[in-house]
Amino acid sequence: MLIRTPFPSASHEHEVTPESVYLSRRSLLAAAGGLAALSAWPSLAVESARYADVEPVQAPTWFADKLPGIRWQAVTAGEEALTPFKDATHHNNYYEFGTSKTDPARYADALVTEPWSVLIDGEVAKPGRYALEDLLKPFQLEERIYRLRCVEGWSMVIPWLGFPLADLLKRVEPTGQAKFVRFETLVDPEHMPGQRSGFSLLDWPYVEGLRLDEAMHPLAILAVGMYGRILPNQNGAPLRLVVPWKYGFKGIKSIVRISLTADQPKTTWETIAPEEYGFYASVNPQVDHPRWSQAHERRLPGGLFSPNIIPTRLFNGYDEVAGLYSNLDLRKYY
Ligand SMILES: Nc1nc2c(c(=O)[nH]1)N[C@H]1C(S)=C(S)[C@@H](COP(=O)(O)O)O[C@H]1N2
Ligand SMILES: [Mo]
Repeated sequence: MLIRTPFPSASHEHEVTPESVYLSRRSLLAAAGGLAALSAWPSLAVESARYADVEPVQAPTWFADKLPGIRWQAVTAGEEALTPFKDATHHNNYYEFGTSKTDPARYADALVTEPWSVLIDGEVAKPGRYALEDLLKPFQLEERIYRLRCVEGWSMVIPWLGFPLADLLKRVEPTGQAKFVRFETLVDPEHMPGQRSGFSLLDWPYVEGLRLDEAMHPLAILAVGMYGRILPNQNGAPLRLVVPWKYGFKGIKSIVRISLTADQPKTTWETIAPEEYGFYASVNPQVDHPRWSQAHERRLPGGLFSPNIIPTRLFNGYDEVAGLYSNLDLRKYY
């Protein structure tokens, strides 16, 4: 099976992709040929050949079926280099698997992502428990290359595969009472060692939330893949939120429940330390964390002799969301 890849604009792609990960059309075809031996698995996510440093993996049919229709480079990060796949998958925050940056890569293989369903409830006309493949059926995937800025002061540039959260919300028809969206991560202590720890700082499940108009903004997506392949477990498989103008902790992983609510949800980090982590959590270089400045960030991967410190931008550079906050004091609602 030969893979035809839509290249909307090769030069455009070249701008955002460093030489090391950019794969020319020719080597893409060569790589696809090399995979022919594995074609007994029709669902092999061969599109990962798009990224030279990414091992192709087997993917379920619901994902593989979407590959031919993907809109590549639907949003890019301009001149900024992609974070290598290796770094994006070995420097993670996913406390369900432990608090060190390397714990998720080490332990998240145990996460069982099939079968998966998502409960959608609260202020919606069409509540229900949706099998992941049914939930995804109506949507085409698109590639969104976004900056990810963690509140801790590091950042990456990640090519996600996903679809607008707004498209899902419209389908379940929020009622007039719906003002917020609340998200929950899976609770599964048997497979999530961080949830077993008696010393755990967090209450499970991990909860995040958005105001409804934020959730409806076209930049907010639900991701099921990255780097041309299905989402690795440590990055929040099979379904995670990506809100690129907010600090990374808003991007809740492995979502099992989405509730539309009238009241602002109590979110995990805000509950633990409200002075340090607000509900809004928009990236803002002028509002420091009580224990450190947010004016700069360390763009990964940095070397020992080149820490790669760059200025942080308001809304992480996504100025188009400013209108959502025109009536909000960003110092108070941090
Ligand atoms: N369920 C859950 N989601 C989570 C976290 C977590 O610990 N648990 N960490 C958050 C934080 S602090 C960040 S910075 C991002 C990191 O995403 P990445 O590991 O894919 O880079 O995930 C967010 N989503
Ligand atoms: Mo974070």
